[in-house]
Amino acid sequence: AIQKPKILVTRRLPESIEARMATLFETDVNDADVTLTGEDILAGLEDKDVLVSSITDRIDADLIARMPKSVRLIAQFGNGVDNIDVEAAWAAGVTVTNTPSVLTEDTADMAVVLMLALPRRLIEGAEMLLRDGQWAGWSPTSMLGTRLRGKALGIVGMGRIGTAVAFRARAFGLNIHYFSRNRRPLAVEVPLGATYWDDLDRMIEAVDIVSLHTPLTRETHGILSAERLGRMREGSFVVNVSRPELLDEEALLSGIESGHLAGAALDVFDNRNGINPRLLALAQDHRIVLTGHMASSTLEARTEMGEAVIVNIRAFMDGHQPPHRVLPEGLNAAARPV
Ligand code: 8YV
Repeated sequence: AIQKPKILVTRRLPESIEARMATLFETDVNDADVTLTGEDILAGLEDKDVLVSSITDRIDADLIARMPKSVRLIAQFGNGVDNIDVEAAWAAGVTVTNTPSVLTEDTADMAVVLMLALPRRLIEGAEMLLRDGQWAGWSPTSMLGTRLRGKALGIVGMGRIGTAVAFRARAFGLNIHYFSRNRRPLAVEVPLGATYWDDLDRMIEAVDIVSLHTPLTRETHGILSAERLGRMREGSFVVNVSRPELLDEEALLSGIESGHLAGAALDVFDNRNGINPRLLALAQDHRIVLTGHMASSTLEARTEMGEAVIVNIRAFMDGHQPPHRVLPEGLNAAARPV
């Protein structure tokens, strides 16, 4: 009989995915579902063919160099692969795959939920009602928020998710502006009434909301710098469902504390040493709406992400090009191996 591929899965995945993996592969799941150290991952990879990783795993050059030679594929459960040193994997001849597209719409929904929750005071309103005696009943002047319609939204990174956010935001009456590596075709721009900016500084000065939708790369690290946050309009706010490292969190907090910025709606934040107390204080004060990296957390998206991992593994083990191969930044398509 043909041997089943041996895979290490670093986090628990939806039940149906784990069940399917167990039938197709010789599967070793980290049942504890806590983040594994590099040493744990290396120990778990003994005799394995595939590493199924998630965003919480740090797959750096050192780990890649020390992986058993049997491991030929890192199949990320997720779209972003900033936790993986893709260049080091490439150099070591290890293939990397991800799970794009299936999480686009749900992630875009969450960006819009957050974008609405802040100016419409959703969390504050809900909390007030739940706390004994704090809700005084309806009044014409209580809990006034700010209208979203007619405001300018600046999207940083007009890829799949950024574009899906733009279509939703357009339906809410926002004016769409975007900054991206590549200008999008008129077929995308026209229905959105979108304005393209080739200068991020200028766009930031012209919008009321900045929403981040780029992958985290060397190029985008800190793209919403202290300097750029300083350029944002008085009373404007930031939405981030991408990665914390895209912005200067200290500068963002200072900008909100000083009253220059109205706030932020964040699904991602620096969590390396716990959550910044200043961030929590602003969230308690309802100037920040805070959720914990849950933009793609629907059962449907997480199941489809798992299915995409399976498809990638099967294609690779069958000797085909996996459908969602990730190449190092800057490597052009012509250089792809066949
Ligand atoms: C996941 C994400 O929660 O896909 C991504 O890039 O950030 C989220 O969908 C996470 O990455 C799973 O590894």
